[in-house]
Amino acid sequence: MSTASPPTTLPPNENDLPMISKAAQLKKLINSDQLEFLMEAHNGISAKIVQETGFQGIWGSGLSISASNGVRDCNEMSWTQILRTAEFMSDATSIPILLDADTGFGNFNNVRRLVKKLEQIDVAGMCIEDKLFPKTNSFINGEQQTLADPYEFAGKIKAAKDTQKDPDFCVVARVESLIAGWGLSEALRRAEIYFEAGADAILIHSKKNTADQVIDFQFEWQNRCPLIIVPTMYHSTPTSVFKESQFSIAIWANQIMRSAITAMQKTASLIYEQESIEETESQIISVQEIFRLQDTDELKTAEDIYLTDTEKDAPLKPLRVGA
Ligand code: SPV
Ligand code: MG
Repeated sequence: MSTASPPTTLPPNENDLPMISKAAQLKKLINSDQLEFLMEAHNGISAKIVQETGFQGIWGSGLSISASNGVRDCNEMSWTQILRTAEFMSDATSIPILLDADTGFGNFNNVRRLVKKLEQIDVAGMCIEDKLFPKTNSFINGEQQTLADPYEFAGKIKAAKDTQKDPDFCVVARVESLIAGWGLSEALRRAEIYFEAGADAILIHSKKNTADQVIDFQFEWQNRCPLIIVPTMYHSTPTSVFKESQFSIAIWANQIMRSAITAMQKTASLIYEQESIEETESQIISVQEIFRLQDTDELKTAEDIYLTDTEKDAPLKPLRVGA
């Protein structure tokens, strides 16, 4: 008979108890009257680091998620593979994730199923872009990219809004007209159609190295609905300019992935050249820090509650075949 005392309860895990739902948190960020920031993440641990740093929300970047798996950003990962990554990210955090859902991975019907599955894994919102499947990253031959028919794309937005069960789930419509070399008026025309179809916000993307295009767009758009920007290429524009132009959200879309690659390349080269791990040791985090990020202490607490004294004391036994 077990000598363990009856289980007490574990302390609440902050990831399990959001004060408001993740979707409501994202909606609040999108509608806040000051500039907010989403930081890119691409797996569970990067999502956790983004949250610990203090960011209020995560951009689930298609570029970074595909890069972290060694494939290209042109739908080489299947939508269920993206979903599985997003699930690890969502489980590891209590802040909202806006998932980069590319073109929605198909037509309106694929979008409906996507929204259903995203809500099941507590992803707060998705961003879909008006290109064709399979999409190509906006910074690769942007002007050769074909845009979707705006009304077909609007049907996807409407289908997403009609499918979501949680009224706070956010659907962001990404306008790729400026990327594809069309003018401001085409970008505005499309944004209006997507807003009318129910989009909670418009993401206006630009690959210029100045913010002129997105600022001109905002000037004409007159804040009809929140505007999101991705300043990857106009990185030298001061953030105060984005604030003055009353953008809703700036997405830092790939810097965590890029810094991880910088660090991995540096460490791998050093160890390769030196055939030793000695010099690297002082430059990288300890194994203990990995355990902390994995919340290893929580398991110890749970073992104290749920394992019997006999189990706790038992030395690890090798498994015997057929036992
Ligand atoms: C992403 O992060 O995957 C994006 C932004 O879609 S961009 O790479 O700029 O297209
Ligand atoms: Mg993307």
